[in-house]
Amino acid sequence: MPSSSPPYQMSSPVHGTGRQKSHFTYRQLSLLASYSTSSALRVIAHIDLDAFYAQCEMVRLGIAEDQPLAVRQWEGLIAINYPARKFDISRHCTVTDAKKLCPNLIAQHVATWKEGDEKWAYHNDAPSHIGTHKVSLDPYRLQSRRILALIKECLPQNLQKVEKASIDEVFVDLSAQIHSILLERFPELTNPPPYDDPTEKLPLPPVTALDWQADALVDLDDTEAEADDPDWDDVAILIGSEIVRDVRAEIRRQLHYTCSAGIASNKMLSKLGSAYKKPNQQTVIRNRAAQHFLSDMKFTKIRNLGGKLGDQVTSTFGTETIKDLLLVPVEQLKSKLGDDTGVWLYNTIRGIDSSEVNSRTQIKSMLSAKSFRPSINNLDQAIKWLRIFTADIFSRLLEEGVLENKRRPKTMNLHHRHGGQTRSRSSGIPMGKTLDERTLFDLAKHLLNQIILEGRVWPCANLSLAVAGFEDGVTGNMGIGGFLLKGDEARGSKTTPRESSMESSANEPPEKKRRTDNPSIQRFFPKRETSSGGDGEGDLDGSEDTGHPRDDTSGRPTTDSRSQQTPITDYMCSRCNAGLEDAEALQSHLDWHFAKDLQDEERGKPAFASKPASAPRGQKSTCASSSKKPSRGGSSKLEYGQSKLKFG
Ligand code: TTP
Ligand code: CA
Ligand code: CA
Repeated sequence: MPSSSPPYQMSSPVHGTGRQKSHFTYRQLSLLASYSTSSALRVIAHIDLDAFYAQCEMVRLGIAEDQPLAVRQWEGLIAINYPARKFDISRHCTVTDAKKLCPNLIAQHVATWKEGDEKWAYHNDAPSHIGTHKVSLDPYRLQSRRILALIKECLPQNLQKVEKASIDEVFVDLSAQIHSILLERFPELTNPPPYDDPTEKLPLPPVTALDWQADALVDLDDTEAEADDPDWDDVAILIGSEIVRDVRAEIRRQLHYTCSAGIASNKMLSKLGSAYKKPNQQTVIRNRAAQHFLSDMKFTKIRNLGGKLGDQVTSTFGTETIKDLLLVPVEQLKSKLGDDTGVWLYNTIRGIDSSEVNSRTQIKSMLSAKSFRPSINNLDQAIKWLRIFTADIFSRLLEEGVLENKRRPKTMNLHHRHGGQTRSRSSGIPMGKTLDERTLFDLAKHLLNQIILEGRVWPCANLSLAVAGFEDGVTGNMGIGGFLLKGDEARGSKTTPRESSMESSANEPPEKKRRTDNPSIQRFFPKRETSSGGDGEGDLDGSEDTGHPRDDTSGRPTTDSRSQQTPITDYMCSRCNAGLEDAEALQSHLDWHFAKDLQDEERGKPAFASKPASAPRGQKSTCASSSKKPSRGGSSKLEYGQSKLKFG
């Protein structure tokens, strides 16, 4: 069977008797060792921390496991532990509502930077000081790093591939490790293939029953008999589940966190698996069960199908279920959605996803920002915030290895908003000596002074500081240009390359692929200027600012603004009101604005650009069209890298 065939078919048992050989070939086995995405035996795990921020607070405060606890940001809740969920408390509750539902609830406020302070801290009075405090996610990033480090420690050093997918989740490609365990446990697999022909089928595994322990095993569908003997894909995934169980136990033992995991043959299925049973459980989706697992599901649960693309598919085909969509021929999907998206969707709902686990996702820029209400009125106040921004950014730079000179940003940019006008200034960051916080702070002050020289700047409604153009010590990376490429994806451009084959489209939604196909920023930002005219596709500038105070790095709107258009847990972009999936997605999105601004400046716009506060109707891009719920994917969302901040 060719390796590009759907994995669930690989293990389809041969009905009837007397099967002597495995469905899998010697070649497929050996491809495991190199993490080949075309190995039908590959095993991917997705590990996601349960109620992550809530667990961080419970561990930090030594709170009993059955105590209901939620993490509060101003008047809203951003994480709810499982004991509190029993009281029907959700992210949509305010603190007051939640306390009504569960008087015993601990509502712990997130740490904040206080205006003028040099370090974030847990301030008891933070909720009533939204104007002078800024949320810090540092405590959670720190825990996130510790957990990732431990996961890596649990896996053999030379046989691990781990991708941080967000602040509380990772993908792990277990293929190479499993390959080595298979050869160890089943020495017959080390024999050369008959006739030295790698396309020969393997012998069947010498096992008739597998011990899945406490794993949630996804049921098989009617046509797949459980009685059929296990094949090597079952054995491989079983070994994967053993590895993951051990990793989870270590996280629990050493760091006291519980997490859930999904183990499957690809990233998409493994991610669906980790969410399937929570908390503190793992779900195995064997190839032979994948189709059944998917068919009862709504496709909007799949990554990239939660947002606009999902909406479009729903309205085009009049269904939300995978089962119905499976009946639609590929040609029809292609004609309605475009060739690439159609093919991608066709494969995805069949459980086919050959995207790689990428252990080298690197951030491109960092941003720290705050919207003020009331506005701030003088240089002194602004400088206090710049101090916080630089401390915030510097602590994240430390994670990136700035002290060891592993990676460092090349440019800094400051945005300032006054009376509906945004001014921005950018500057190179001096190279040579090791970058320190003082240098960043001085540079930020310098940029602010330049902006002040340009005219009336007080009161100021928003300040936002960013660094970008990351380079690593050894080889240059894509820098800002690479980041900007993502902008095209943000625009949700409809131009789809026609030459893509089935295999290449199976990996990820087509928009995402274009980044590597067309590595030139000019292609993505054609000569259209953003502030006038335009067809709106690329115009991410200027939507109205609600003026509500937000911490733009943590992104959740305050109670005031949420009542207008978004549920409390949304991460909203203060520049264009786009709703993002989580804090990091928001940050990535804001970084995109920043990169875009730089691009405009490089193209000869004035060094500080004044922009209208709102774009004419119809000019808003995909990014500006905020919806009631956070966009969980869709064509407008594909680019906001799931893993901007390095996990460890
Ligand atoms: P999630 O993994 O989505 O949720 P969770 O870990 O709280 O709960 P679950 O057990 O269902 O996985 O998000 C991880 C953290 O990201 C979460 O603890 C808090 C933060 N977050 C927000 O601040 N706001 C949000 O809207 C979401 C979705 C997450
Ligand atoms: Ca989680
Ligand atoms: Ca998560």
